[in-house]
Amino acid sequence: MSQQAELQQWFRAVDADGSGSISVQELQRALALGQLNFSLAVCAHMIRMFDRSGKGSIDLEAFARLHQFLMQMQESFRYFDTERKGSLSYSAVHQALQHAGFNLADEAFKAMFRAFDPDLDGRLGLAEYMAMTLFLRSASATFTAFDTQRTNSIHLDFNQFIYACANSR
Ligand SMILES: [Ca+2]
Repeated sequence: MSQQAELQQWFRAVDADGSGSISVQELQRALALGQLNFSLAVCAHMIRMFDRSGKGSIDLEAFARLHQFLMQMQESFRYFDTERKGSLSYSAVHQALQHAGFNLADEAFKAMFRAFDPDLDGRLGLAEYMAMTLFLRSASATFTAFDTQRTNSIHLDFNQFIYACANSR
């Protein structure tokens, strides 16, 4: 079976109600079957990131892009999981992000890591790693949208700050 046909078949399986688009709930259930347990909020974030229609659900084309994103995340996770523990240490996550082109200062990285490591065991599982990467990409895209002069610094009023935060989660 071609990759496209496979993706189509999977899309139909995930689209439980046969509506032709994948809702947040449908996505959450499908990912959970693959042992990826995400909150509804994170699933909604994934949908928003790839949904160009603004309908809050994704069609086959957007699903293909989301699928590619998740595969890439999974690949980088496995690559940096050198101890084969199924989770990444603090320094492994730091390396993975540097590899992906994100050079965060220690304090910023520490705060972000902590936010995605609620049990504070100093490690991120695959779902946590994906959620963190999703956040970082959205935050980065939002920042870039405000940083029109490419000065790597932005000035936000309170409303813009709320907009930026809401778009990053
Ligand atoms: Ca559906």
